[in-house]
Amino acid sequence: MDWLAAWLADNGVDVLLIAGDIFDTTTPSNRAQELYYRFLCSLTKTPLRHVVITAGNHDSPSFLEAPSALLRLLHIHVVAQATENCADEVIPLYAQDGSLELIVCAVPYLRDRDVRTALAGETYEEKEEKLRLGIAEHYAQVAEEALRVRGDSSVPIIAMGHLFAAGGKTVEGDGVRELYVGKLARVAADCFSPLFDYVALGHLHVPQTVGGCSHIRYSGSPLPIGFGEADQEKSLSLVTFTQGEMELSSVPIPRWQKLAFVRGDLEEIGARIRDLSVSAPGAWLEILYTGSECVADLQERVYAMLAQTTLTALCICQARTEEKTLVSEQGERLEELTVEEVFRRCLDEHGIVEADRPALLAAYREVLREIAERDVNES
Ligand SMILES: [Mn+2]
Repeated sequence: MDWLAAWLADNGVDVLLIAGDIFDTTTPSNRAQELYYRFLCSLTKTPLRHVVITAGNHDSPSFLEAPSALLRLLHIHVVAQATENCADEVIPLYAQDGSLELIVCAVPYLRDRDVRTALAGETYEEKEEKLRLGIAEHYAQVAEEALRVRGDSSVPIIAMGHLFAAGGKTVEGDGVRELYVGKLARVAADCFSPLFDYVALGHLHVPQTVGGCSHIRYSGSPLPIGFGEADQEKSLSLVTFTQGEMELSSVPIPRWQKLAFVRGDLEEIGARIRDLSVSAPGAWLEILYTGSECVADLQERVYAMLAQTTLTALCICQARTEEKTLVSEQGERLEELTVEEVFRRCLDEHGIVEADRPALLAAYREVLREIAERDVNES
Protein backbone atom coordinates (compact mmCIF):
# COMPACT_ATOMS: atom_id res chain seq x y z
CA MET A 1 0.00 0.00 0.00
CA ASP A 2 2.93 2.36 0.69
CA TRP A 3 4.30 1.44 -2.71
CA LEU A 4 0.93 2.09 -4.35
CA ALA A 5 0.46 5.49 -2.71
CA ALA A 6 3.97 6.50 -3.81
CA TRP A 7 3.41 5.20 -7.32
CA LEU A 8 0.11 7.08 -7.66
CA ALA A 9 1.85 10.26 -6.50
CA ASP A 10 4.86 9.83 -8.79
CA ASN A 11 2.66 9.22 -11.81
CA GLY A 12 0.13 11.96 -11.19
CA VAL A 13 -2.84 9.60 -11.27
CA ASP A 14 -6.21 11.38 -10.84
CA VAL A 15 -8.58 8.58 -9.86
CA LEU A 16 -8.12 5.24 -8.12
CA LEU A 17 -10.77 2.54 -8.58
CA ILE A 18 -10.82 -0.50 -6.30
CA ALA A 19 -13.30 -3.10 -7.51
CA GLY A 20 -13.95 -5.15 -4.47
CA ASP A 21 -12.76 -7.57 -1.96
CA ILE A 22 -11.27 -4.86 0.15
CA PHE A 23 -11.17 -7.38 3.01
CA ASP A 24 -11.12 -11.15 3.01
CA THR A 25 -13.84 -11.44 5.64
CA THR A 26 -17.04 -9.65 6.65
CA THR A 27 -15.50 -9.00 10.09
CA PRO A 28 -11.96 -7.72 9.43
CA SER A 29 -9.55 -7.51 12.34
CA ASN A 30 -8.74 -4.17 13.92
CA ARG A 31 -5.26 -4.40 12.47
CA ALA A 32 -6.66 -4.90 8.95
CA GLN A 33 -8.98 -1.91 9.44
CA GLU A 34 -6.06 0.21 10.59
CA LEU A 35 -4.11 -0.68 7.43
CA TYR A 36 -7.11 0.24 5.27
CA TYR A 37 -7.72 3.63 6.85
CA ARG A 38 -4.02 4.49 7.00
CA PHE A 39 -3.78 3.71 3.30
CA LEU A 40 -6.80 5.88 2.48
CA CYS A 41 -5.32 8.71 4.57
CA SER A 42 -1.97 8.40 2.81
CA LEU A 43 -3.78 8.96 -0.50
CA THR A 44 -4.75 12.47 0.59
CA LYS A 45 -1.05 13.34 0.37
CA THR A 46 -0.96 12.42 -3.35
CA PRO A 47 -2.36 14.43 -6.30
CA LEU A 48 -5.12 11.79 -6.52
CA ARG A 49 -8.47 13.60 -6.65
CA HIS A 50 -10.97 10.78 -6.25
CA VAL A 51 -11.11 7.22 -4.99
CA VAL A 52 -14.00 4.90 -5.79
CA ILE A 53 -14.33 1.72 -3.75
CA THR A 54 -16.88 -1.03 -4.38
CA ALA A 55 -17.58 -4.11 -2.29
CA GLY A 56 -16.68 -7.64 -3.36
CA ASN A 57 -18.25 -10.92 -2.34
CA HIS A 58 -15.95 -11.22 0.70
CA ASP A 59 -16.84 -7.78 2.01
CA SER A 60 -19.56 -6.82 4.46
CA PRO A 61 -21.58 -4.11 2.66
CA SER A 62 -22.69 -2.48 5.91
CA PHE A 63 -19.12 -2.47 7.26
CA LEU A 64 -17.71 -0.74 4.17
CA GLU A 65 -20.56 1.75 4.10
CA ALA A 66 -20.52 2.69 7.78
CA PRO A 67 -17.77 5.38 7.41
CA SER A 68 -18.87 6.48 3.93
CA ALA A 69 -20.10 9.96 4.96
CA LEU A 70 -16.74 10.68 6.57
CA LEU A 71 -14.80 9.26 3.63
CA ARG A 72 -16.79 11.43 1.22
CA LEU A 73 -15.08 14.45 2.81
CA LEU A 74 -11.79 12.97 1.57
CA HIS A 75 -13.28 12.46 -1.93
CA ILE A 76 -13.49 8.73 -1.33
CA HIS A 77 -16.72 7.23 -2.67
CA VAL A 78 -17.87 3.88 -1.33
CA VAL A 79 -20.61 1.80 -2.95
CA ALA A 80 -21.12 -1.48 -1.16
CA GLN A 81 -24.59 -2.63 -2.16
CA ALA A 82 -26.99 -2.27 -5.01
CA THR A 83 -30.19 -0.45 -4.06
CA GLU A 84 -33.54 0.11 -5.76
CA ASN A 85 -32.20 3.33 -7.19
CA CYS A 86 -29.30 2.56 -9.49
CA ALA A 87 -28.51 6.31 -9.66
CA ASP A 88 -26.69 5.78 -6.32
CA GLU A 89 -24.08 3.79 -8.23
CA VAL A 90 -23.46 6.43 -10.89
CA ILE A 91 -20.78 8.82 -9.65
CA PRO A 92 -19.91 11.96 -11.62
CA LEU A 93 -16.36 13.13 -10.91
CA TYR A 94 -15.44 16.76 -11.37
CA ALA A 95 -12.16 18.46 -12.20
CA GLN A 96 -10.73 21.27 -10.07
CA ASP A 97 -12.43 23.89 -12.27
CA GLY A 98 -15.79 22.24 -11.56
CA SER A 99 -16.25 20.68 -14.98
CA LEU A 100 -17.39 17.07 -15.31
CA GLU A 101 -14.40 14.90 -16.23
CA LEU A 102 -15.39 11.28 -15.69
CA ILE A 103 -18.43 9.16 -14.84
CA VAL A 104 -17.92 6.01 -12.81
CA CYS A 105 -20.63 3.35 -12.65
CA ALA A 106 -19.61 1.90 -9.30
CA VAL A 107 -21.43 -1.43 -9.41
CA PRO A 108 -20.57 -3.56 -6.38
CA TYR A 109 -20.77 -7.35 -6.20
CA LEU A 110 -24.39 -8.08 -7.02
CA ARG A 111 -25.79 -10.55 -4.55
CA ASP A 112 -28.17 -13.16 -5.82
CA ARG A 113 -31.11 -11.42 -4.14
CA ASP A 114 -30.15 -8.06 -5.70
CA VAL A 115 -30.80 -9.28 -9.22
CA ARG A 116 -32.96 -12.38 -9.10
CA THR A 117 -36.36 -13.24 -7.74
CA ALA A 118 -36.23 -16.84 -6.61
CA LEU A 119 -39.17 -19.05 -7.41
CA ALA A 120 -39.80 -22.46 -5.96
CA GLY A 121 -39.17 -25.38 -8.27
CA GLU A 122 -36.76 -23.58 -10.59
CA THR A 123 -34.04 -25.69 -12.16
CA TYR A 124 -30.41 -24.67 -11.78
CA GLU A 125 -30.28 -23.73 -15.46
CA GLU A 126 -33.25 -21.41 -14.98
CA LYS A 127 -31.69 -19.85 -11.88
CA GLU A 128 -28.44 -19.20 -13.72
CA GLU A 129 -30.16 -17.73 -16.73
CA LYS A 130 -32.14 -15.37 -14.49
CA LEU A 131 -28.98 -14.33 -12.68
CA ARG A 132 -27.19 -13.55 -15.92
CA LEU A 133 -30.18 -11.58 -17.21
CA GLY A 134 -30.49 -9.75 -13.89
CA ILE A 135 -26.83 -8.71 -13.96
CA ALA A 136 -27.06 -7.57 -17.60
CA GLU A 137 -30.24 -5.63 -16.81
CA HIS A 138 -28.53 -3.91 -13.87
CA TYR A 139 -25.61 -2.82 -16.06
CA ALA A 140 -28.06 -1.59 -18.72
CA GLN A 141 -29.81 0.55 -16.10
CA VAL A 142 -26.62 2.14 -14.78
CA ALA A 143 -25.48 2.80 -18.37
CA GLU A 144 -28.74 4.59 -19.05
CA GLU A 145 -28.34 6.67 -15.90
CA ALA A 146 -24.71 7.47 -16.83
CA LEU A 147 -25.86 8.65 -20.23
CA ARG A 148 -28.38 10.96 -18.56
CA VAL A 149 -25.67 12.35 -16.23
CA ARG A 150 -23.28 12.86 -19.12
CA GLY A 151 -25.80 15.04 -20.95
CA ASP A 152 -24.21 16.94 -23.84
CA SER A 153 -20.67 16.37 -22.69
CA SER A 154 -18.47 13.58 -24.02
CA VAL A 155 -16.64 12.55 -20.84
CA PRO A 156 -15.61 8.89 -20.61
CA ILE A 157 -17.75 6.39 -18.71
CA ILE A 158 -16.07 3.67 -16.67
CA ALA A 159 -18.01 0.77 -15.18
CA MET A 160 -16.83 -1.33 -12.27
CA GLY A 161 -17.85 -4.87 -11.38
CA HIS A 162 -17.11 -7.73 -9.07
CA LEU A 163 -18.09 -10.92 -10.81
CA PHE A 164 -16.85 -14.03 -12.58
CA ALA A 165 -16.60 -13.38 -16.32
CA ALA A 166 -17.10 -16.18 -18.82
CA GLY A 167 -13.81 -17.81 -19.78
CA GLY A 168 -12.06 -16.23 -16.78
CA LYS A 169 -8.78 -17.81 -15.66
CA THR A 170 -8.07 -18.90 -12.12
CA VAL A 171 -5.24 -20.98 -10.70
CA GLU A 172 -5.61 -23.77 -8.20
CA GLY A 173 -5.02 -22.70 -4.63
CA ASP A 174 -5.64 -18.98 -5.23
CA GLY A 175 -8.58 -18.80 -2.84
CA VAL A 176 -11.11 -17.36 -5.30
CA ARG A 177 -14.46 -18.16 -3.71
CA GLU A 178 -17.17 -19.40 -6.05
CA LEU A 179 -20.03 -16.99 -6.66
CA TYR A 180 -23.67 -17.66 -7.16
CA VAL A 181 -25.25 -21.01 -7.71
CA GLY A 182 -22.85 -23.83 -8.46
CA LYS A 183 -19.94 -23.18 -10.72
CA LEU A 184 -21.63 -22.09 -13.91
CA ALA A 185 -23.01 -18.55 -13.57
CA ARG A 186 -20.53 -16.65 -15.70
CA VAL A 187 -21.09 -13.23 -17.16
CA ALA A 188 -20.16 -12.69 -20.82
CA ALA A 189 -18.56 -9.54 -22.24
CA ASP A 190 -21.82 -8.60 -24.00
CA CYS A 191 -23.44 -8.03 -20.60
CA PHE A 192 -21.65 -4.66 -20.50
CA SER A 193 -23.14 -1.77 -22.42
CA PRO A 194 -21.09 -0.50 -25.40
CA LEU A 195 -21.41 2.92 -23.71
CA PHE A 196 -18.69 1.93 -21.25
CA ASP A 197 -15.27 3.12 -22.37
CA TYR A 198 -13.64 0.85 -19.83
CA VAL A 199 -14.83 -1.87 -17.44
CA ALA A 200 -12.70 -2.35 -14.30
CA LEU A 201 -13.32 -5.77 -12.81
CA GLY A 202 -12.44 -7.39 -9.51
CA HIS A 203 -12.71 -10.95 -8.13
CA LEU A 204 -10.31 -13.00 -10.25
CA HIS A 205 -6.71 -12.88 -9.06
CA VAL A 206 -5.06 -13.42 -12.45
CA PRO A 207 -4.76 -10.20 -14.49
CA GLN A 208 -6.77 -10.73 -17.70
CA THR A 209 -9.11 -9.26 -20.28
CA VAL A 210 -12.62 -10.60 -20.88
CA GLY A 211 -13.88 -12.11 -24.12
CA GLY A 212 -11.01 -10.66 -26.15
CA CYS A 213 -12.09 -7.08 -25.29
CA SER A 214 -9.03 -5.13 -24.16
CA HIS A 215 -11.23 -2.53 -22.44
CA ILE A 216 -12.94 -5.09 -20.14
CA ARG A 217 -10.29 -6.09 -17.72
CA TYR A 218 -9.35 -7.61 -14.36
CA SER A 219 -6.33 -5.90 -12.88
CA GLY A 220 -5.94 -9.03 -10.73
CA SER A 221 -5.10 -9.08 -7.03
CA PRO A 222 -2.21 -6.80 -6.05
CA LEU A 223 -0.58 -9.58 -4.02
CA PRO A 224 -0.58 -13.36 -4.39
CA ILE A 225 -3.43 -14.61 -2.21
CA GLY A 226 -2.39 -18.25 -2.27
CA PHE A 227 0.65 -20.37 -3.01
CA GLY A 228 -0.96 -21.28 -6.35
CA GLU A 229 -0.02 -17.73 -7.38
CA ALA A 230 3.56 -17.90 -6.11
CA ASP A 231 5.13 -17.33 -9.52
CA GLN A 232 2.53 -15.01 -10.98
CA GLU A 233 3.35 -11.40 -11.83
CA LYS A 234 0.89 -9.02 -10.19
CA SER A 235 -0.09 -5.71 -11.75
CA LEU A 236 -2.26 -2.60 -11.76
CA SER A 237 -4.26 -1.44 -14.75
CA LEU A 238 -3.56 2.12 -15.81
CA VAL A 239 -6.15 3.79 -18.05
CA THR A 240 -5.27 7.14 -19.61
CA PHE A 241 -7.75 9.35 -21.45
CA THR A 242 -6.31 12.10 -23.62
CA GLN A 243 -8.84 14.12 -25.61
CA GLY A 244 -11.14 11.18 -26.14
CA GLU A 245 -8.33 8.71 -26.87
CA MET A 246 -7.91 5.88 -24.40
CA GLU A 247 -4.60 4.20 -23.67
CA LEU A 248 -4.29 1.05 -21.55
CA SER A 249 -1.26 -0.30 -19.81
CA SER A 250 -0.39 -2.72 -17.10
CA VAL A 251 2.02 -1.75 -14.32
CA PRO A 252 3.90 -4.60 -12.62
CA ILE A 253 3.81 -4.63 -8.81
CA PRO A 254 7.08 -5.55 -7.08
CA ARG A 255 7.15 -8.74 -5.02
CA TRP A 256 8.25 -8.13 -1.44
CA GLN A 257 7.68 -11.56 0.01
CA LYS A 258 8.99 -14.63 -1.78
CA LEU A 259 6.64 -17.60 -1.84
CA ALA A 260 7.39 -21.14 -2.92
CA PHE A 261 5.33 -24.29 -3.29
CA VAL A 262 7.32 -27.41 -2.46
CA ARG A 263 6.07 -30.89 -3.25
CA GLY A 264 7.55 -34.36 -3.28
CA ASP A 265 8.64 -37.20 -1.01
CA LEU A 266 10.85 -36.48 1.99
CA GLU A 267 14.04 -36.64 -0.05
CA GLU A 268 12.70 -34.23 -2.70
CA ILE A 269 11.36 -31.85 -0.08
CA GLY A 270 14.77 -31.84 1.66
CA ALA A 271 16.60 -31.11 -1.60
CA ARG A 272 14.23 -28.28 -2.51
CA ILE A 273 14.55 -26.72 0.95
CA ARG A 274 18.35 -26.73 0.60
CA ASP A 275 18.05 -25.01 -2.80
CA LEU A 276 15.55 -22.43 -1.59
CA SER A 277 17.58 -21.58 1.51
CA VAL A 278 20.21 -20.28 -0.91
CA SER A 279 18.08 -18.98 -3.81
CA ALA A 280 15.14 -17.54 -1.85
CA PRO A 281 16.19 -16.69 1.71
CA GLY A 282 13.27 -15.60 3.90
CA ALA A 283 10.69 -17.27 1.63
CA TRP A 284 7.35 -18.57 2.91
CA LEU A 285 6.63 -22.15 1.91
CA GLU A 286 3.69 -24.42 1.37
CA ILE A 287 4.87 -28.01 1.58
CA LEU A 288 2.91 -30.91 0.17
CA TYR A 289 4.19 -34.39 0.92
CA THR A 290 3.35 -36.75 -1.94
CA GLY A 291 5.39 -39.82 -0.92
CA SER A 292 3.75 -43.25 -0.94
CA GLU A 293 4.17 -43.93 2.77
CA CYS A 294 2.16 -42.19 5.41
CA VAL A 295 4.53 -40.15 7.60
CA ALA A 296 3.11 -39.74 11.09
CA ASP A 297 5.64 -37.12 12.21
CA LEU A 298 5.72 -35.12 8.96
CA GLN A 299 5.59 -31.74 10.68
CA GLU A 300 8.52 -32.53 12.99
CA ARG A 301 10.61 -33.88 10.11
CA VAL A 302 9.98 -30.80 7.98
CA TYR A 303 10.69 -28.43 10.88
CA ALA A 304 14.01 -30.23 11.39
CA MET A 305 14.88 -29.61 7.72
CA LEU A 306 14.02 -25.92 8.11
CA ALA A 307 15.88 -25.47 11.39
CA GLN A 308 19.08 -23.99 10.01
CA THR A 309 17.40 -21.88 7.33
CA THR A 310 15.57 -18.53 7.15
CA LEU A 311 12.61 -20.22 5.44
CA THR A 312 9.18 -20.41 7.07
CA ALA A 313 6.63 -23.13 6.38
CA LEU A 314 3.08 -21.75 6.55
CA CYS A 315 1.45 -25.02 5.62
CA ILE A 316 2.67 -28.61 5.74
CA CYS A 317 0.33 -31.31 4.51
CA GLN A 318 0.14 -34.79 3.07
CA ALA A 319 -1.36 -35.49 -0.34
CA ARG A 320 -4.37 -37.72 -0.06
CA THR A 321 -4.38 -40.97 -1.96
CA GLU A 322 -6.87 -43.80 -1.65
CA GLU A 323 -4.30 -46.04 -0.04
CA LYS A 324 -3.05 -43.47 2.43
CA THR A 325 -6.55 -42.46 3.43
CA LEU A 326 -7.16 -46.04 4.52
CA VAL A 327 -3.96 -46.17 6.54
CA SER A 328 -4.35 -42.75 8.08
CA GLU A 329 -8.11 -42.67 8.63
CA GLN A 330 -7.51 -42.70 12.35
CA GLY A 331 -5.27 -39.66 12.29
CA GLU A 332 -7.28 -37.66 9.76
CA ARG A 333 -8.12 -34.13 10.79
CA LEU A 334 -11.18 -32.21 9.72
CA GLU A 335 -9.16 -29.13 8.81
CA GLU A 336 -7.27 -31.15 6.20
CA LEU A 337 -10.51 -31.68 4.28
CA THR A 338 -12.26 -29.05 2.21
CA VAL A 339 -15.92 -28.44 3.03
CA GLU A 340 -16.79 -29.98 -0.31
CA GLU A 341 -14.84 -33.14 0.51
CA VAL A 342 -16.81 -33.45 3.73
CA PHE A 343 -20.04 -33.14 1.77
CA ARG A 344 -18.93 -35.70 -0.83
CA ARG A 345 -18.20 -38.15 1.94
CA CYS A 346 -21.63 -37.49 3.35
CA LEU A 347 -23.09 -38.34 -0.06
CA ASP A 348 -21.02 -41.54 -0.15
CA GLU A 349 -22.11 -42.44 3.36
CA HIS A 350 -25.77 -42.11 2.40
CA GLY A 351 -25.35 -44.03 -0.85
CA ILE A 352 -26.53 -41.14 -3.03
CA VAL A 353 -26.51 -42.16 -6.70
CA GLU A 354 -24.38 -40.26 -9.22
CA ALA A 355 -27.41 -38.81 -11.04
CA ASP A 356 -28.63 -36.99 -7.93
CA ARG A 357 -25.28 -35.52 -6.99
CA PRO A 358 -24.91 -32.42 -9.22
CA ALA A 359 -28.15 -30.86 -7.94
CA LEU A 360 -27.32 -31.65 -4.31
CA LEU A 361 -23.81 -30.26 -4.68
CA ALA A 362 -25.14 -27.08 -6.30
CA ALA A 363 -27.65 -26.62 -3.46
CA TYR A 364 -24.88 -27.22 -0.91
CA ARG A 365 -22.68 -24.58 -2.57
CA GLU A 366 -25.57 -22.13 -2.51
CA VAL A 367 -25.91 -22.64 1.25
CA LEU A 368 -22.15 -22.18 1.71
CA ARG A 369 -22.22 -18.97 -0.28
CA GLU A 370 -25.10 -17.62 1.77
CA ILE A 371 -23.24 -18.38 4.98
CA ALA A 372 -20.05 -16.75 3.69
CA GLU A 373 -21.87 -13.62 2.55
CA ARG A 374 -23.98 -13.13 5.65
CA ASP A 375 -23.44 -9.60 6.86
CA VAL A 376 -23.19 -10.55 10.54
CA ASN A 377 -22.76 -7.09 12.05
CA GLU A 378 -25.32 -5.38 9.85
CA SER A 379 -27.49 -4.29 12.76
MN1 LIG B 1 -14.25 -11.80 -4.90
